[in-house]
Amino acid sequence: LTACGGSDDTGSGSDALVLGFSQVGAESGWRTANTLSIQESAKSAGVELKFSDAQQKQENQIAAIRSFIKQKVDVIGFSPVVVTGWDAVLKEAKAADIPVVLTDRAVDSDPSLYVTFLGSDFVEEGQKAGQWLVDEYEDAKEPVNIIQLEGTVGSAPAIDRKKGFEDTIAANPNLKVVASQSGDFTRAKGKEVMQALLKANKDVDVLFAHNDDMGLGALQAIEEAGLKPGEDIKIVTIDAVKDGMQALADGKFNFIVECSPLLGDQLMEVAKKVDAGETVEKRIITVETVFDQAAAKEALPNRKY
Ligand code: GYE
Repeated sequence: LTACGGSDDTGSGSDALVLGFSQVGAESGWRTANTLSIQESAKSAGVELKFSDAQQKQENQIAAIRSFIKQKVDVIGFSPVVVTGWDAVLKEAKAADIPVVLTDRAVDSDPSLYVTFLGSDFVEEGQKAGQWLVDEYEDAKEPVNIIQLEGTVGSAPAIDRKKGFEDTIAANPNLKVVASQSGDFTRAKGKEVMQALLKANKDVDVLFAHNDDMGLGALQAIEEAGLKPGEDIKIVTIDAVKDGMQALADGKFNFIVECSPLLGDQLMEVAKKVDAGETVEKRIITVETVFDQAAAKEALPNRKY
């Protein structure tokens, strides 16, 4: 008898499921935590991960997916930077019989081209942010001027958070978005855009940023303009990464809607099921909460990312 020939998964890993994953980039604290989650979960699930970082460029993602198809991976996972433009490459994956799992962000392609979409409900996140403002300014008699820093243009979270937010604040006609611009989900852009918007808009009451990082960049711009974040300008963001939670605990942010980046375990589970030919739900929604200052102080010591 030889030692090989069994179905022993330890050792060379040649029997392991091979997952090709195309990540958006490393634009935010959320993304860093998401990448780590996927890498750690792959390891503990015994999945062989081929990881590729697209640096926020769709053409890099398409190239990565084509390379995964060439390498005949078992399953392809990816977090699409924007919503449009995926039909051709998804059809190629389908023709090669490689199932595709969308994680985090959605596409506008025909749902038959992917097996499931695993991630948050971004419209609901925008609604939660908007609802906080509706409640906070319930008795306002004057206009409340809001600046919105949007995420990456054409990305599912930017489109959906904006919609959820704007639909919800419409309940109070005093709540007015006076300027809305993309900060590409990064700290540097958040600061740069906020600097310009503060110059152009004298009377700003609220900043709604589509993620913590842009909010943190904007916070610097607000302080440099001699204003107090959290007081002169209230700040509402989405994600709840550690740095954002710290700003909230310090009173510089006022409210954060959670968006969990810890999708790794679910992704491995789904990849294994799909590879085994089992059916999975077409949409798997992440469970999330919201934080005010007190809740942030309580959660911070145990926050993993
Ligand atoms: O909110 C942001 C990141 O797609 C949910 O992307 C994700 C978003 C997240 O850059 O920080």
